[in-house]
Order: sequence, then structure tokens, then C-alpha cells
Amino acid sequence: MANTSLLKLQGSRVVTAASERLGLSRREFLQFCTGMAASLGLPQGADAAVAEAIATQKRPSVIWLHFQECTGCTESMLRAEHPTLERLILDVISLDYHETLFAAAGHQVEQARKTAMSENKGRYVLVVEGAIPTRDGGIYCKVGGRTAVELTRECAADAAAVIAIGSCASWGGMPSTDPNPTGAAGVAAVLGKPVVTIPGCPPNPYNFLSTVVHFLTFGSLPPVDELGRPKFAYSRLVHENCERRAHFDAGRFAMDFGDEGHRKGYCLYKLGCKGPETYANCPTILFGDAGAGTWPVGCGHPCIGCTEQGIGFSKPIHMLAKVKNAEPPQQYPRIVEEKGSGATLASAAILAAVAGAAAGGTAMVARNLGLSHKLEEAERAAARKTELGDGQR
Ligand code: FSX
Ligand code: SF4
Ligand code: F3S
Repeated sequence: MANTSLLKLQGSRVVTAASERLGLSRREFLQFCTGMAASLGLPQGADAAVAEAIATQKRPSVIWLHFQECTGCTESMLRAEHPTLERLILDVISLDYHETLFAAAGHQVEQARKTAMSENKGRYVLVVEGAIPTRDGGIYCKVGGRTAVELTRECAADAAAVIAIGSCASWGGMPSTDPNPTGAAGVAAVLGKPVVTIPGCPPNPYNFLSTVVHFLTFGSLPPVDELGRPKFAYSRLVHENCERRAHFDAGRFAMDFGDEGHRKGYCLYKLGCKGPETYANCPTILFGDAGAGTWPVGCGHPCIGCTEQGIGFSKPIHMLAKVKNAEPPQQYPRIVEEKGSGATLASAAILAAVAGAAAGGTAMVARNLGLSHKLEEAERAAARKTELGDGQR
């Protein structure tokens, strides 16, 4: 990794060229690299290495296989907004085989896969989307006359890295739901060795992009947990960063869809939210780059635990979650105090900084407090109105 500071890179011609290629201003491009380094939890100065890698490194060849799935992984990647995420992804990788996005079909496209594999032997990245049926010799999913099991083993043999994208490829996901008639399994189970997994149904495209950028910058995949999940994205429970968490800690729950609590944005735990037992960064990075609230709980739906084997698609939707970490995050007001009176925006931001929270976390704190303040303001205004009404009677 070159020891170049981001400041020095600002005037560099390669950065200008990369920004133009991506349709971004130089500032936006460098901001993107800083954000990417922060979300990967990289040390100070790594943003320059990220920028340099995106600007100068040869794009890694990617072979993307599709098996038992809904194509939601690819769809969520293509549905991001400003700056277009798919453009970033398609710029940092060379997508040499992808059954959904390829205009070509049949032998022509099979040949493209074989050529990419032989020309990039030992250097390409294999991405698998969808579960792999293993029952009855794997006959329930074939592409070009070959079973998903055969294709996965063949393509993984000479890959530099294997990434299982989505819950289906990670651990079987929806197709493996009881009674799992096709014996649907994840990539690691089929290969008999660990792979990097990016679960979620659909998974967050930022987590895929960050994983690829790490590979591009350092030539290796990011550190993972025992399930192969990148630690930068899956080491916190949804519940730890949820914007409704203060309501959980204060015992304010929606009891029914559309009831007063639900409309007021109260905690969805009693509606079956699995956030307390699900590891994912959905509340901090959101989906589709479409603004605040664009994640399941933000839209009023309980988290179904789609990233977690044994929870998503197997634990009944209304069953209460096991609360794995009952300790309230430091940045929220204490439950013994009146809502919102325990912490000012500034003190919460300082607490978050002291706790070593990433830049995104601090922004979340600010946003969460903003939300609870708005709610309080609305409640106070409603109370004043009632008082006024009472006085006039
Ligand atoms: Fe669908 Fe992908 Fe879910 Fe599976 O995402 S969004 S069923 S994880 O493999 O296409
Ligand atoms: Fe958020 Fe669900 Fe936790 Fe409630 S139970 S705070 S809605 S993650
Ligand atoms: Fe899935 Fe829950 Fe996130 S349902 S998308 S892990 S909020």
C-alpha cells in the first residue's frame, strides 16, 4: 500500500480520471473513498490507499453464478440511487460472467465464463448468488446442462476468493426452509471450506462493494467472523443501532400494526422484531441510498432476521426475539429520565466519539435524537392544544 495522503491525491491526474469515469466530482470521489475506509473500520490514512486502488488497480475479473434465488441480490445492487451504486460496483470490478445482466445467451455466454476463468486463473473472484440444491445428485438446478454443485466446484477451484452473496448462498436462505425438498445449501457447505458470506435477503450492496474494495486495495478479503461474515458489517446487532431503541429501553411498544404506538414510531419488539438477535448493519447504512428510514424497521416493519440462519425464514414472524444484549447504548437517554432530557445532541455526539463510534454512528445519534425531539415537540404541542381546549370549555 502506497503511503500517500488523501490531500496529496486531490490534485492527482489519476483521481481526476477516476472521478470522471464514475461521473463524480473529485470531491465526491474522495468523500466516497473516505466513507468506504470508515465503513470498513480501516485506520486513518487508509482512505488514500482506497482512492489510489480504485483509481489505478486493474479491475478484478468477477464470475457471478445464479442458482436457487429470486435475483434480489442483483436487483438491490441495481436499484441504488445517487451516486449510482451499480456504476461504482461495475467500475471497480470487471463483470465477466453474470447470467441476469448478460445480453448474450447459450454457448456464447458459457464461452465467456470459460475464457475469463482461463485468462484470470488464480486471480478472479467467484460470486455465488442463490442456494445450491444438493439432493438427488443436485438435479434441481442446472445451467447449461451442469448442476449448480458442479459449476460451483469448477469455478471455485481456480478462484482467488469466493464470496457468497445473500442468505441463500450464505447458508441456504429461503430455499432451505423446512422441509427443504431440494436439499438447498450454502456455498461453504458444498465446497467443504469457509467462504466470505454477505447474508441478507437481499443483502446490502454497500457490504458487497466494501468487501470488493478491500480486496482491490489490500489484495485480501476483510476479516470475518466464524460464519464468514465481514466483521465491519456484521459485528453489531440491529437492535444496537436501531432508531427505535430508546422506545424499547423506555418500554414503549407498538402492540398492533397501525395502532397508536406503531404510528408514533414505537419499538416493534412485541410485533416480532428480530433485531435483538440479528447481526447486521441495516440501521446504519440503510438501503438504496434513498434517504432516512429506508430499512425494514425504519419503514414500520419488524426485522425478520433475514441475515441469520435459524431466525430468518424459520422463526415465526410474531415470535418474540431472544434479547441478546440488553444493555442500552450509551448515546441514548437513560430510562429513569424523561424522554430526551438525559442527553443533549452535543453530549451524545461526544459520548459516541469517546466510545469510538464511526462517523456513520455519530450521524445516526444525531438523527435519532432529532427524531425523538420531533416526537416530543409534537406531543408537547398536542398536550398544549388539549390544555387550551380544556380552558376554553
Ligand atoms: Fe433473493 Fe438473492 Fe433473498 Fe436469496 O438475495 S433477495 S432469495 S438472499 O439469493 O436473490
Ligand atoms: Fe428496533 Fe426491533 Fe430493537 Fe425495537 S426490537 S429497538 S424495533 S431492533
Ligand atoms: Fe434483514 Fe432485519 Fe436488516 S430483516 S434487512 S436484517 S433489518
